[in-house]
Amino acid sequence: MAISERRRLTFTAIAVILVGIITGLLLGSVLASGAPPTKTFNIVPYNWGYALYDEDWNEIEQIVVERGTTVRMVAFPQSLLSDEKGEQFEQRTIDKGFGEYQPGDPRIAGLIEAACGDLTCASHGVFIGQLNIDLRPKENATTLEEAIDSIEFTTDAIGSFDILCSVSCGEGHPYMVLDGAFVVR
Ligand SMILES: [Cu+2]
Repeated sequence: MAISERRRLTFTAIAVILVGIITGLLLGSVLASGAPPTKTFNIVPYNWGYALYDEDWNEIEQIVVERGTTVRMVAFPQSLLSDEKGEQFEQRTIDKGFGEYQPGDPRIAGLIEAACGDLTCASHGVFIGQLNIDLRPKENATTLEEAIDSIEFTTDAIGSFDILCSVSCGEGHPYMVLDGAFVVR
């Protein structure tokens, strides 16, 4: 083989490798920029129910995401939210009624007190069994960082999942079921 031909082959090989590397880098950056961003949802368990919010704290009825989305779920203890929100949650409890108590029965406020002494002391779980999620925000922590509990995961199963409470939290514990709270489609 002539030296010039060998040199030509070497240049060709180098050119092919370089084109391959550049194509790979370009493709990688296109794929990375096309990847969906993580979606964050905030969940506040209270006595006795759940409030769901998007990442801007707009209340939503359900969490609905496309399959393949990376989801960050953050559970907040109601005790570290504003007094105004606390009063909203207490009113929701009264409006729901529990067991022998009809919605609006003022004695429900007494049930809350009997369960935990005041509105904010009970802690709850955000439990989705099929997805191995069990968040336990801490009501008695002093900072928000200590108090919140979160999980980040990518949705790979299509379905409708209920949120239940995994902590025995008093009179209304059996009613802490949010049907179809998390939907992956
Ligand atoms: Cu509970």
